[in-house]
Amino acid sequence: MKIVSELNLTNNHFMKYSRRGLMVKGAAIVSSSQCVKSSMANKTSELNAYTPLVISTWSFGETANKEALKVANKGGSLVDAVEKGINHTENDSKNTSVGIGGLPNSDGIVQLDACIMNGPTHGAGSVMALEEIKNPISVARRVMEKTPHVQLAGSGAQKFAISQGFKKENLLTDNSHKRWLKWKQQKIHSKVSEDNHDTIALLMIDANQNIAGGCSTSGLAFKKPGRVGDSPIIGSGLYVDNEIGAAGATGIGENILRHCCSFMIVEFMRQGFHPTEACKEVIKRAAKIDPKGFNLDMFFIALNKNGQYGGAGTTKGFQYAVTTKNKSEIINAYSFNNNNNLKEGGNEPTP
Ligand code: SD4
Repeated sequence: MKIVSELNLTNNHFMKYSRRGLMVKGAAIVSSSQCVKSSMANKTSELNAYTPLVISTWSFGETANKEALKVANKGGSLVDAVEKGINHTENDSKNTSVGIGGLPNSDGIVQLDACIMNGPTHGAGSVMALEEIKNPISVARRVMEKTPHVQLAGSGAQKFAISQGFKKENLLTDNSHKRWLKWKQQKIHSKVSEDNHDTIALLMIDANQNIAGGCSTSGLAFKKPGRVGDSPIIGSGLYVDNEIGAAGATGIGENILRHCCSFMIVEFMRQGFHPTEACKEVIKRAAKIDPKGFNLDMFFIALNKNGQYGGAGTTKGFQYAVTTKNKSEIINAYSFNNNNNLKEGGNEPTP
């Protein structure tokens, strides 16, 4: 598994993946640490030559990316690819934060959240606090395609899923049950790590520059029953604008929700910010107005219409996976707690 650093990547990556577009346009890459803007020209000739391209949160996203590409290669639609890619993670019972095997709420019940967006139609579907159905992204897709609604919650979402042929099953594995019992005894609040705190957000661009994305999670471990995070909320855990790009999130949903982060990342890309810089700008904006400063535990990925991509997080350790038919990489995202000189925003990052 190849791991690349976001800090090394940003400019090289432009050259490697977007040379054609940038050379042709002579687009400004202002390489100040505060502002790197990218060409947002829409011409197909300037598209990243390596599309279709899939990007997803955390290193475990890599296998989901590969599955998404496989589906696309077999002639599946962009939405098929996003759904099946995310299904791959949802079906992995060893992953304790997505789908079956996800850690339960404080009552010991697994409640899943997911959403999906299809760029060309600007369609969106979402389910939240869904119980006993292991593929919430697929139910979210059905909400998008088969109902006039965008969001279904709780028992209504489950009823709809069953009407669509989904089967109820026990999502609590022996491992997640044991973890819940231990938590109940000790009320352990462990530190953020891939093991207890993550979500799959997956974004994909095809050779026609169409974009789709999805997000799926069991949410914060041992959350209050009924608690819904950012992941199924359009504009917070995920946003796709087919003219501009897409963004997805992982981290503490309460913080991501309060700042409408994915929507704002796309808006920064609309202004011409490179995806990495757009993610960083949102973190800086949030930190500036939030009493918690940079102590927000939020992490983002983004992808623009040209197939350029990036990510950033408040805290060190966030990785994302990028896969094309030619290669697949795990990238260490830019993190603010590596950068103690950051003055912008009025709040110093957490050391
Ligand atoms: C939530 N954002 O429910 C999700 C959980 C997560 O990293 O992404 N954790 O708040």
